[in-house]
Amino acid sequence: MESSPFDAWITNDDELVSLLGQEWQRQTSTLQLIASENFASPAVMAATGSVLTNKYAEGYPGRRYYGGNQIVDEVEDLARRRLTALFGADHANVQPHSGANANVAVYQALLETGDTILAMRLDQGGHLTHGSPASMTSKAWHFVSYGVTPRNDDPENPGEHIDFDNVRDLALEHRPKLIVAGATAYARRIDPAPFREIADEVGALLMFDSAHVAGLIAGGAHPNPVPYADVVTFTTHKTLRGPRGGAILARAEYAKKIDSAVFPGQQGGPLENTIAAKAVSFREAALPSFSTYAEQIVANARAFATALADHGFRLVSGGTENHMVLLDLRDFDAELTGKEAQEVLDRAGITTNRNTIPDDPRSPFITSGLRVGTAAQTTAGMREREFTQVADLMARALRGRADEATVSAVRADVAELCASFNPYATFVR
Ligand code: DSN
Repeated sequence: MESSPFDAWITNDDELVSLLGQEWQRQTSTLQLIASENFASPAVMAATGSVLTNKYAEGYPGRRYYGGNQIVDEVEDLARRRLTALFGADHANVQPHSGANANVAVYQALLETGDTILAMRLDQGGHLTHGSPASMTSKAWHFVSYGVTPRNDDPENPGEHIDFDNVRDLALEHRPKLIVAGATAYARRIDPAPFREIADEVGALLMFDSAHVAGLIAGGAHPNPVPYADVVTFTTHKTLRGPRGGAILARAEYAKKIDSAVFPGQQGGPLENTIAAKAVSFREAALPSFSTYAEQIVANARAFATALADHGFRLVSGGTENHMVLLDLRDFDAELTGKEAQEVLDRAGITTNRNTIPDDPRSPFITSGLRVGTAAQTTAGMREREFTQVADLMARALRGRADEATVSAVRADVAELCASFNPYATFVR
């Protein structure tokens, strides 16, 4: 079996080498359509596996609790400088281990326990840390949730867009101390300006969770929330195409509080190897080629959505303006659940995730929806033509799901398509 070139140093651990080789095969011979995933560059992966993994560095540059951090300080400063320049922000914290940590750190920095936060409900497209009952955030703070407008079968006005009247009414009624903009399963562009207006009207702070669209913002394909929001959080591994991790941008007046909430408030020693990899990705995202990439992600998603709609899938919110398409499966097949679709597509070599859709009658474990994204396969070089083919393959597998031969035939076609689009071949040294 072909193995990943990045595993060359793991020579005496057959079990792990075998597993890494299998995952390399899976990633390069099947379609990666999970909207929150991407293929990081070899440079990002090399930095993640660098000598910096060996260093303890609790604290911040110039103020560490351990010796030997002169170079680590420069690495973290480099990441912070590149990040503030990329988004035009006053201050950056690059230490959050994840987007969830980043969000909780912001709540901790700006609020007292029990304060009210207005955020998007999970089943309407929000994130777990936007106050889901399953998240500790809902126990520490009082969440009020907004959602999307009702579904409408008029293609000119499809509904399922953020309901700004609802946001404003709830803000006026509950007077939140913080409003959270941003989503995890929402295919439309999120304009930060109306959120700022509402926040100003009720005297609230504004946090923009740009986890999914950070790369689209960096590439200029989506509006930058930094001039509008007091704080912006994001993950570095989705459209931004960096290592797995989180980051926070803040106005200067909140910098100290944010830093203290991340460390020592939330975390211990930062992962300086990951921070170095973040620095690599911030440099990559500032290149002109990244803007081309961001535009292509969006164009691919549009073509993908059109082709999926042609196959009878209903597009939640009527289409897409970002990297993802949220499908309501019920119009395609009333019996087909998100869980079954995900499992069938896995067997066909197409990796997706089931997702609740607004007002989903099924549970979050079963769901009526499926979420797909274009960021990863766009990195691999796929364009509108290939995404139209991918929609055909998905429809074929799901329609023929009772017949294993059909699913296997789709898997073979997927492997053939993937053979021409190796994700790592696109990165030039
Ligand atoms: N909500 C996850 C996703 O979008 O896949 C990330 O936290």
